[in-house]
Amino acid sequence: MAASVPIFAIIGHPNEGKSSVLSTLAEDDTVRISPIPGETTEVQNFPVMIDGQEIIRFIDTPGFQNPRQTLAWMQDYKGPNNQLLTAFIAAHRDDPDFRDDCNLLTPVAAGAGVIFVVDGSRPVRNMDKAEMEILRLTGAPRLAVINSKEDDSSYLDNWNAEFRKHFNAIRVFNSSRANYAQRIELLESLKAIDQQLEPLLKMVITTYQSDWHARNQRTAELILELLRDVLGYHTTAPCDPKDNETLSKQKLTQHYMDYVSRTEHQTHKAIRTLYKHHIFDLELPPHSILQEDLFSDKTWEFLGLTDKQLVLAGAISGATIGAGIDLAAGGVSFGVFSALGGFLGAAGTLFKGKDLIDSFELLGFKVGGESIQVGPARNIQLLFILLDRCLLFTSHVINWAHGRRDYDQAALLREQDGDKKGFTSNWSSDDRKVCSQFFMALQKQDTDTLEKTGTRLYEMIVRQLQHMSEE
Ligand SMILES: Nc1nc2c(ncn2[C@@H]2O[C@H](COP(=O)(O)OP(=O)(O)OP(=O)(O)O)[C@@H](O)[C@H]2O)c(=O)[nH]1
Ligand SMILES: [Mg+2]
Repeated sequence: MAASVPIFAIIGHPNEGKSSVLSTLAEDDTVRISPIPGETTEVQNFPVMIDGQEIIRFIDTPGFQNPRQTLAWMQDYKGPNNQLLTAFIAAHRDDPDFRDDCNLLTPVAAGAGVIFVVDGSRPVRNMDKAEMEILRLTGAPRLAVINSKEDDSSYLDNWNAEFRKHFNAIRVFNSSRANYAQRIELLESLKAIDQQLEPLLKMVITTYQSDWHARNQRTAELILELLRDVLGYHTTAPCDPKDNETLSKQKLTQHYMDYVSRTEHQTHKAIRTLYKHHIFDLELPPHSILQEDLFSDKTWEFLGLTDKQLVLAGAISGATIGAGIDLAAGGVSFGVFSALGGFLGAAGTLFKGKDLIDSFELLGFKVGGESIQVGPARNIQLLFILLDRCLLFTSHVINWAHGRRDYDQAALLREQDGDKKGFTSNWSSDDRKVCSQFFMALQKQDTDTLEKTGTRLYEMIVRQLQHMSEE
């Protein structure tokens, strides 16, 4: 291979999912994909760039147009083997019946490796055998990829048997579902198809891995920034003498909630961009708790920790819960308050809940003289909810393959369970204690503790993200 980066052409029959495989592998959502065969008409390069450097290149190609005649020509060819492709292209360049065949073989003639894509959920046909034989005759290093569009696996043995005759390696790779770990596995398989490629591909894999780790670290930073911004946020407004106090509180609370939602949204967007999703809107599954508003009852019911978990984290030992329940009567719809109601019920039996209710207010309201203040938040649940929503969002983002353009029903069912609980409800009580300490430090503006617990929380988030990526 002449170029300094490994180059692979993605080749196959029309509509088998070549462009989808490429899109997922290269994490590029600009790749054109369509249910109508013949979508890709030109050869197109998709370099994978990391830190401004091209590290590997994938080439999208049109599907075979005339494989049987192409094969027949190649079988009759009498010239030197290493001239086969150039001779074929020279002989058919101007023939519209072989336009796609010439185009797709051009990168192979130039030295690209081959990734042959088939839909493994259908039987092997003679046409496929012809295509595989053409690729074998080219002598190019080649990997067969089974990208099954349906869940039917009854033809897989059949495909594997054919593939063993024609390819150096075989890999199952689902363009709609493959995640980070499976992308790495596919790159590992590419190593096996040609010894010469091995050192280069080793470097590619290391670069992919360190880039992924860097993205996880950056995501953890973004989440931590969000927590600091939101949980430390407070704003004041003059008490308008024309309004009654409740109305002023409502207005300010609305302002506060808008701020929190907006800031959260910006963080999610930044995370999404980090994982290279920009052109197409990745869809959140309809059942996802992320479809719910941050402040809805359901969000807090689903993602809120249990009372016991909070108590174990030591969360109630400080200024973490409060009243403000009167506000709920004012017509502002705060799921938080009703969630809190249930929470206080339980906490009240553990601690003299009434004292807590009287001493603190949920969002840290202060009414003094002619101004009122809302924030910093006094309920640690907000920390866990923001954190879990970011983690859930990230898990959707990293599991949304770039080649996936909509949800299929089967995938929906598989994903259903994942959203029922937040990630932090599985964290150890020590880890939750760190969250609690971080929260307290924010409240007290204790910079030393904030720094220390912030670093620990950051490490916990990175660990969670790494774990999520390797599943
Ligand atoms: N459910 C499902 N659909 C897939 C999968 N891979 C591809 N498809 C769908 O199959 C259709 C064809 O996919 P493409 O990637 O455009 O296929 P192609 O081989 O590039 O097609 P041409 O460019 O026309 O040769 C699209 O509607 C894809 O969404 C898959 O793994 N699962
Ligand atoms: Mg295509």
